[in-house]
Amino acid sequence: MRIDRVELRVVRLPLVRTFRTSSSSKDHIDHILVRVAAEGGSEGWGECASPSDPYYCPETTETCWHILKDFLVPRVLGRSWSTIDELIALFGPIKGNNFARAGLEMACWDALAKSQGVSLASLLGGTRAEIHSGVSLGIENDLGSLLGQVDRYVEEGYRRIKLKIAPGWDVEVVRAVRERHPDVPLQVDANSAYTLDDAATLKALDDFDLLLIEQPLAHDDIVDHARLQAQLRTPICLDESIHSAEDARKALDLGSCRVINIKVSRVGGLREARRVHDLCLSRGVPVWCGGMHEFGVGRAANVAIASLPGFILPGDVSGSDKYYREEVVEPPIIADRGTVAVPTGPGIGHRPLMDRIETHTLRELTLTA
Ligand code: OSB
Ligand code: MG
Repeated sequence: MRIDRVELRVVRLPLVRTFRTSSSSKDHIDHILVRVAAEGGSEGWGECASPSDPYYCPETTETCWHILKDFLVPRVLGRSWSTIDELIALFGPIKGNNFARAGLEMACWDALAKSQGVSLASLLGGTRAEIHSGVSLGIENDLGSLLGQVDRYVEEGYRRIKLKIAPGWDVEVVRAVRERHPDVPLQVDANSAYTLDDAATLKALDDFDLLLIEQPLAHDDIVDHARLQAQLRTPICLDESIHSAEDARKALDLGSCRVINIKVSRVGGLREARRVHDLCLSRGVPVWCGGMHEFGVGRAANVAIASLPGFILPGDVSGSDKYYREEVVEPPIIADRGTVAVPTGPGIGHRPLMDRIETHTLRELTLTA
């Protein structure tokens, strides 16, 4: 395979509802769509799902654009590769910048799968025909609004509910949701809003039969998380702290978590996501697929990776309509009673809608060999 042309586009889609976490608030999402054209006519699509602000991770849409345009794409254009390992070797000494890498790598996986006439899920080793999905609910202005959201998604059949928490929006909120829905699979995500000084608050969450508490402590910590996990019955799940299979191994060895949220972009692509999965599967550690408000391209890649056997917990892979009125791919990604079908067509299995993508494009650049 040889990539001869790469198109980069910043695409902006409005969110149907403002999404607030402990660290940021958003009413639209800017992601970079990556389109690669290979020799022989095969093409592939990828998505850089970095937030536009550096509040979840250090990368932003702008840093992804810079790293893609000035480093990653020039290293790949016109060079031959036949496996994803060979492709990634072309990235060479570039460090970090996982969201940027993931967008280009994803497009190359899609092109490779299409050139072989197989689905991305099967190329990755997926074994499921459908995946179970949950929803992630942001912080609301008042409890009533949150309860309305929870009711709605439970009613739609989603398999579990994740609540964003922050100091002042935690124990009482979780208690209210648990009282109203005694049996719903429930988990919380703090996006690093607490420290060990808040251990009593986090321990109070043990009363609500949560599946897990996601990333309570600092984004770059695995030591304090181990101290905290030793005091909690509820499993800690790491998100922000895990950037690779090596990070996952160290966190598991330390006892910093008992579950891992695998995000394709946070770990730098599908190859590394599969490595984290394989490690966790071999250790009997449950994983689930996290999300970054992906548009249809990145969301389709999430569906594909979540079809691997170790993804035993429902992921943040909801139908596109949970976030967007308009989807950039056809068919849209749909959750039917909390189940998303894994496409069997070539590549990501969803066709990008060029007209719609162009309508929402803020900036565009074509790079050639
Ligand atoms: O921490 O999981 C997170 C969205 C943006 C940044 C971080 C996170 C999230 C979500 C939403 O929780 C997941 C999704 O449905 O895409
Ligand atoms: Mg998270």
